[in-house]
Amino acid sequence: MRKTATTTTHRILSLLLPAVLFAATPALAKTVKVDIHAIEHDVEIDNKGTKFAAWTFGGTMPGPVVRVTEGDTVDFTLINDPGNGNSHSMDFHAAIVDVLDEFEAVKPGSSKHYTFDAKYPGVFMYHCGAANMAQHIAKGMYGIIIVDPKEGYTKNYPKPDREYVLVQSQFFPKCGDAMEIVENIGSTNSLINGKIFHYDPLHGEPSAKTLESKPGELVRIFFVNANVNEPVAFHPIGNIWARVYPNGNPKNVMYGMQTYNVAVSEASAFDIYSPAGRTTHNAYVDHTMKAAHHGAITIMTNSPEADPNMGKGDNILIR
Ligand SMILES: [Cu+2]
Repeated sequence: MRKTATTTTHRILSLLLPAVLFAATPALAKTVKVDIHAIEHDVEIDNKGTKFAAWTFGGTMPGPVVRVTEGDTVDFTLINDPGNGNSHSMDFHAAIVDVLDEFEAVKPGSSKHYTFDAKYPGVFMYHCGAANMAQHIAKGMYGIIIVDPKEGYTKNYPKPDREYVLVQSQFFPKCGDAMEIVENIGSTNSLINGKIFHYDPLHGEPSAKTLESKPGELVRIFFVNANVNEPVAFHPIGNIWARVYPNGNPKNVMYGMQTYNVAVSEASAFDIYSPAGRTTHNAYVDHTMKAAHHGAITIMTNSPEADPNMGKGDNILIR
């Protein structure tokens, strides 16, 4: 009797198993604690080590990658370090709140705590909104928050082999006169993840690293336009975006795109298959020539020897 019951259970399990394996597993909502320090200090804005007096989230430009799942509650604290000279704030584009309350600026030595629910899946910019906002963004106070869809990966939003974050911004070396930044005066270069030609050994320093994938892999790029004033014509030289997800929401899908125009403050996801069967290079660029010539080129090396850890887990924003 007992044996029969066990056998029956096994049969039921074996019938259910394929369905369980292929069904999307909805994530359980949780509270994610995020503490970020505003830190005013020098950062390097190219691969030569040229210094820039930045204002940052967490000490880096862009700030840390924040990643949660749709439905999660983000329990956030901004700590404005006492050694800083300016008030700062945090504006998460993934939050639905009161701009005058949650997004208020706090003085050095103070902190601001608030919570919000990540209601929409996708990729979103975050930035400082303290006056003058253009200056605080140009100084380096921006980053990305990824809200993974609660239903997980699906046929229309497949699991990628690798993921990379690319945040583009305008570099204003002087950064002193806020109204000049607002009027787009004084920007000399484009930064990708905080550096000029960050991943381009051809135009930048020959020591620069490139992004890496293996031939035939699916790569998902989470791209943020953190420019103060200029849209980005995001284009993969030698390839085609297989899918573009405007705002990174799996429900928004465009297929076979050569170039996608990313508005200021927009973030989107881009799926691309590295050419199969041989080693190749693709260049993800802002096809706006002024931006490409001044730093907005990212080389992707597609090789069987690709670093197995690059573009995986926490290693998606390459410093
Ligand atoms: Cu600020």
